[in-house]
Amino acid sequence: MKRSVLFAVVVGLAILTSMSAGANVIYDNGGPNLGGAFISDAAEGWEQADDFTLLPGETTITDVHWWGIYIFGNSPMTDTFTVRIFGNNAGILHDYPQEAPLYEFSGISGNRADTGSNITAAVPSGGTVNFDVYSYWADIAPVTLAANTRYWISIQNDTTNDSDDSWLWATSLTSGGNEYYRGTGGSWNTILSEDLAFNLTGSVVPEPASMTLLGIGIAGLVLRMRRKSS
Ligand SMILES: [Ca+2]
Ligand SMILES: [Ca+2]
Ligand SMILES: [Ca+2]
Repeated sequence: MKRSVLFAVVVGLAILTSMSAGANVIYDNGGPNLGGAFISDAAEGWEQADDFTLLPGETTITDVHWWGIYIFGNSPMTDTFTVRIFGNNAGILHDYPQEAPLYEFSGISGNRADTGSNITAAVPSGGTVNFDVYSYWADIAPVTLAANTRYWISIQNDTTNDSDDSWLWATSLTSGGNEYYRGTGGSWNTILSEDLAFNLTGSVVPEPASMTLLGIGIAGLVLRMRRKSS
């Protein structure tokens, strides 16, 4: 009987460990709407930012997922992304990002995959061209932020090594947004009513309620084992 209880406790601990280690989407700003994209490229001197808030128990970001395109060559080379997280300035009319980031992760080559979808855009030479929409994902050193608090994230590529392309962050399926842009390092002084395609994943701490349920589950398991062994 003692062995059964020990087994049940071990199983319980294994379940707890897998629950706390699971990476879930903790903020979803939507995938690409294939309607447009905004330049966010250090080689061109532009940076885009969009806002997010995190729920209690889901405040540690471990990786970032986003979408974008390359114009006008549509022929990407190795990426060099910088991801920055900013605090919020509460404006009279609109909130906006603080000037200096709280966190900065630079030199990210990350992971890239062609989604098979396109954004169609007019080109300077006339007519329209399809640009491949890529998805990206990258781990960052875990960042723990305050719950229910507005922050801003900027994702900026540097295509200095790619003479026929600039990088643009794809706009999101989420509507009624509030993204900001600025010249690199300058003030966030312009608001556009769009959202940018990204989501954040991180570890989710089980809420007390689900911990209690799990406790009841373990107790039930122990009872069943007692019955079996007796
Ligand atoms: Ca190129
Ligand atoms: Ca370039
Ligand atoms: Ca937004």
